Amino acid sequence: MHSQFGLLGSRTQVERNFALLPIGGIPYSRLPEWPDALVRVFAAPAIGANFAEYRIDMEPGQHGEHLPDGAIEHFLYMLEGEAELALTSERTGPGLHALTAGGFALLPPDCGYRLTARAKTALLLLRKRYEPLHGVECFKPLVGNQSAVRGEVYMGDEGALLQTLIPDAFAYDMAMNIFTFQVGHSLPYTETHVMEHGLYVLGGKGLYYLGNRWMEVEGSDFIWMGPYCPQCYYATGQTPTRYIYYKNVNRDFPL
Ligand code: UGY
Ligand code: MN
Repeated sequence: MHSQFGLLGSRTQVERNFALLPIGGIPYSRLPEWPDALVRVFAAPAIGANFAEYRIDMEPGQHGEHLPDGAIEHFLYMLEGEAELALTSERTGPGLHALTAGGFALLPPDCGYRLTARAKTALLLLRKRYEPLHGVECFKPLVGNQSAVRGEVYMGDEGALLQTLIPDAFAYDMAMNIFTFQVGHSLPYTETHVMEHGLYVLGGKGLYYLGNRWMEVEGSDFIWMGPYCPQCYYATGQTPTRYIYYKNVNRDFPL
């Protein structure tokens, strides 16, 4: 955080293939599809990402509205609050859902929606160009709540649980997972992979290894990890760390 009178330090790091963006360093902006909401842009093509991700804060009655464009899929995750989500889709018909904290929706490119806040609401929005797969029908709208998704023990460590919000099937081209690490637990090894991540820390704190060094992270931090960014996590502090992250999956790479 910044002091009006002291030095203006920052944990922000922006490198060629990763960025650590503590939320306090990101100014608010507006988006046409979310006309009254306060938006903070985390990842966008300008930083090197192949997707866009935002945090959107809304007062009761404020809304977002998206018309289907046949190209872009949307993922919404409710950080806090209550909202009504109305879906319009010629392929799957209309739908109406009440979302509370932990609620999520993955909406295919042929689905439109209107999300209206019924209480003070904060959510994550991720937009990605859907990669169609020949012979496989695109997924249908998927709406749920993380509380109904069981955490699986990750690689034999009972202190590291992984919730997989989106089925691992070829109709989907992205994963959205929540990791919960008990204090003192970590990813089992430093990973390096071609897939990208957009990661938001839901709570707790710890050390993230990005590129070639460890750095402290805490709740409300966002991390973009580009292709081949070496990465690892180690939970510190006194409460478990939870983070939600995006990953592009289930598709080959254009040559
Ligand atoms: O799925 C993953 O790639 C995950 N283990 N990466 C991460 O948490 N940084
Ligand atoms: Mn990873």
